[in-house]
Amino acid sequence: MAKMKLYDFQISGNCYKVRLMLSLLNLDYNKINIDVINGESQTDEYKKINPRGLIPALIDGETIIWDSMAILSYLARRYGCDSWFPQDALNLASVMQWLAVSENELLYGLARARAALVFKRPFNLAQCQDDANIGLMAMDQHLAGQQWLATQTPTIADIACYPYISLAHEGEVSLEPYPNVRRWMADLEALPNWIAIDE
Ligand SMILES: N[C@@H](CCC(=O)N[C@@H](CS)C(=O)NCC(=O)O)C(=O)O
Repeated sequence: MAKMKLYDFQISGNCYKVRLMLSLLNLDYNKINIDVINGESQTDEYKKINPRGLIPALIDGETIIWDSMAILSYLARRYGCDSWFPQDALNLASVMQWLAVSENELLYGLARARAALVFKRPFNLAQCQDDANIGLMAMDQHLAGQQWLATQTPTIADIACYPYISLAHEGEVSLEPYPNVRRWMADLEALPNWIAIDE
């Protein structure tokens, strides 16, 4: 079977989520660079792959999947062991709960604070930083009592939450008040096959 193809942009936190998962699962793939800053995600050709004009997107054989959360779910269930995305009611709900944080406070807060400062996007920086701190505070309280976000082992929720937290400084959001979040990051970074955003 042909290698999977990831439509990717190195500095994108959403693409980094997928590269991390592929690496942790030790999966081989080809990267296709889509320079979103120069509008390459808005071409007619790319919109045949993702009609929303966003990266990441993954092609695996005949299957096309777009959206980082959907791709993480697919990779975990298709290629990972059950624990990456458990299906029993309680653990599934717990994973979904933290995926929701990754798509709300971490996106509208951390990712947009970074976009405002690094990419000069017209977001309200102070509002983004406030939103980010709501999510980080909830995580820090939760992680005081357990090692990983959703279950007793790492799940796609941990992978989805990590990238924009690791880039928090670029949005001038300090992680200093969140010792449990920093401990959790170190635990993730110690996993076999971990990669940084620029690898
Ligand atoms: N929820 C989507 C968000 C994807 C997204 O916003 N991607 C950004 C890069 S991080 C993008 O493609 N932007 C291109 C554009 O806005 O034209 C996901 O997780 O995949």
